Amino acid sequence: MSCKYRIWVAENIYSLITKIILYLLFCAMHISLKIFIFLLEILFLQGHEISKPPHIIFIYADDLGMNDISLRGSPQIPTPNIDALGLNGLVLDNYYGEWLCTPSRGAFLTGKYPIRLGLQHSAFNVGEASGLPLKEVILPQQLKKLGYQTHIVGKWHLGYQTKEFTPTYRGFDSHLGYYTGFIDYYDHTIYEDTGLSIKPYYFGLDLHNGSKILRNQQGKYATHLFTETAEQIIRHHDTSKPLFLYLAHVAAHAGNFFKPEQAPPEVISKFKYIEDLNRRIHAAVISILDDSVGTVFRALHGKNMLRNSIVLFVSDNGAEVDPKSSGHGSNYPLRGNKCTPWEGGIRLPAIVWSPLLNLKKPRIAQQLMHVTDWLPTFYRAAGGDPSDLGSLDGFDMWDSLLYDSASPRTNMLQNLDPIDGTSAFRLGDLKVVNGSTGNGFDSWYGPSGLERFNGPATFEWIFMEGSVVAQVLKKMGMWIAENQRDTYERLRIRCQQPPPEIAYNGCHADKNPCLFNITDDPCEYKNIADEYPEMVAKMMDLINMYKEEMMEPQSKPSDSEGDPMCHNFLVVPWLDPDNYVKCDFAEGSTANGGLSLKVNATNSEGPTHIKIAIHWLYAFLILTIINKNQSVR
Ligand SMILES: *[C@@H]1O[C@H](CO)[C@@H](O)[C@H](O)[C@H]1NC(C)=O
Ligand SMILES: *[C@@H]1O[C@H](CO)[C@@H](O)[C@H](O)[C@H]1NC(C)=O
Ligand SMILES: *[C@@H]1O[C@H](CO)[C@@H](O)[C@H](O)[C@H]1NC(C)=O
Ligand SMILES: *[C@@H]1O[C@H](CO)[C@@H](O)[C@H](O)[C@H]1NC(C)=O
Ligand SMILES: *[C@@H]1O[C@H](CO)[C@@H](O)[C@H](O)[C@H]1NC(C)=O
Ligand SMILES: [Ca+2]
Repeated sequence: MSCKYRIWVAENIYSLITKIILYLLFCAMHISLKIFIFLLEILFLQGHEISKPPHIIFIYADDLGMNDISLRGSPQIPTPNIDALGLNGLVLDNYYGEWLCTPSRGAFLTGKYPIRLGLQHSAFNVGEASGLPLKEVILPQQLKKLGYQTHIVGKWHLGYQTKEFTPTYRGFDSHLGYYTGFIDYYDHTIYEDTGLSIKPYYFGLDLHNGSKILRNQQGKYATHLFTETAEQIIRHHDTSKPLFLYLAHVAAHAGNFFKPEQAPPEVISKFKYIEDLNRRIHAAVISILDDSVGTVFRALHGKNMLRNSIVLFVSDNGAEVDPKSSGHGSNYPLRGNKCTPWEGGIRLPAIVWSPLLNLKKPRIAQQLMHVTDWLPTFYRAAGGDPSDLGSLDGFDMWDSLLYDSASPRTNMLQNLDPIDGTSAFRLGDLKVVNGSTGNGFDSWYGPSGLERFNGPATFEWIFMEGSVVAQVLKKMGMWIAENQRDTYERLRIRCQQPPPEIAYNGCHADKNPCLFNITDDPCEYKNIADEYPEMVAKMMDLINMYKEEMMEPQSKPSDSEGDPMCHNFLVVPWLDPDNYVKCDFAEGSTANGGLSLKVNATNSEGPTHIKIAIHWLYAFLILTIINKNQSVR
């Protein structure tokens, strides 16, 4: 409506006067309406930061299974802060990630399936010259367009061959953390199997503050270091600007194989009722992760940011359950392991808490959702128009979550690995699984977590030691949890018959695709492919269509010049001119570009094996010094 009216076209004086009167009336109405709206805004909107983009705090757990937190599973590992967030917010019951770290993180930051990024086969190794393609404009860059300050704390795992691949060159204002897949919880080194014949392991310190190596934190427990860093970021944040904080913890991933998961002894001893020592340590690691959620929440409260925040807690992929791979997590009763297309590998704990959701009571969100959906959803929640983001696989879920309406997502590519020959696809209730399903981890793995307990989690037991999140919510009058016992009951995943032994023999995906009705059979017991051959054919056709659009998997062996040993045992962007050194031990670089040097191992002065031995002795000494400051289990 605008105050323009054509009064000049009048046949006579009377009609002119009438028109002038009409014009004045119209303008008066227009102006008073504007004043009325303005008054309304003053009355109702003042004090609410409704027009400001919300702060987005994304807490990412690593390899945390559905049955590793009390909210979704057994009471074995009480997580009172995570639970309080879920019991007062949205628990996403049908949330899916990718099956592994690198693909999940790539999908999160780009809104695209890993097949479009070359991330569909594996996670990046130390010194591997692969990376999230530089042409992608990623989440922090998009949020910066809307005025956000952006920070990442913890794990990156999306490539670091040159500095351009590292977080602070890709839209993050700061990064304190590591570039590779995991680090030791105390000394922050990585010792990783490269699969190379001459040097089967790479070893180095991987902790950075921006582009600087962070040396003075050795002996500091990683979850504590990352939590304190997040706290500092919040404390120093200029609240006139929206904050995007991506807190990507090492917990509950295993560290180096000789000392996989670690936690302070006093925390481990809280879990004496768990008989298996390794599971007990796993519980301690998760308990400290839970504390971290409380600490971050309290920091947001302290800075008066909570009312305009979206706080999320999400896992990147399912738990590692193989003790041979240092795995003591549990996806039970879901089928399979991390690295598999089974539900246990990809259906994950996920919570959204925010006053912007206007929840009057907590909700279990049934909408189908995938890790690629966060980018358009956040962009929209921040006031942006997701259609500006170009072509994505992700959907804007904001309205569905806000109004509990149907998910715009009706299907989902869940795996398409042309090297292992694995694929899975979800269409409505149905899921097809085809090809190899991941190192034989096709069964159901415990612990169920119900050992020594006679029933489901009880609210009283889980909250026995208190919960910072609960305290803050109650203090702010924002505690809306009700019928907690009932909520816990509804959040437990229930399998149907038949028992697993029969189910196990019912599906041979390496021979013929299997089909499951996930809504009816979340534990993938009953292969119904024979009953719906036309559905199987249709879904396999859809997978094959994606195959056409696929980028070649980037996966390649670690670069011999990327060996941290060549850089004083530091994990650095080895192909960067600043760091580039001609490495004595290189068998030949796999990297492209002018910097790549091919040096024959035997060409360097002196016998190679003696040099390698000397370096290992050096590494051993460094580790010994570092370990002096560690707490002993
Ligand atoms: C990391 O770098 C920032 C900025 O240079 C500095 O303020 C901060 O204290 C550093 N953190 C650590 C743990 O050294
Ligand atoms: C399905 O699995 C079979 C057997 O492993 C394989 O030959 C075929 O290529 C797979 N199809 C797709 C689309 O992955
Ligand atoms: C899958 O299960 C749901 C829930 O029981 C049911 O409504 C739906 O009809 C089933 N779909 C098929 C194809 O069997
Ligand atoms: C490496 O060694 C092979 C055979 O020993 C030789 O043919 C080749 O030229 C050498 N490459 C370089 C870069 O010296
Ligand atoms: C070990 O800890 C002591 C005291 O906390 C500190 O002074 C020293 O610098 C640390 N040494 C190393 C190698 O981190
Ligand atoms: Ca992971």
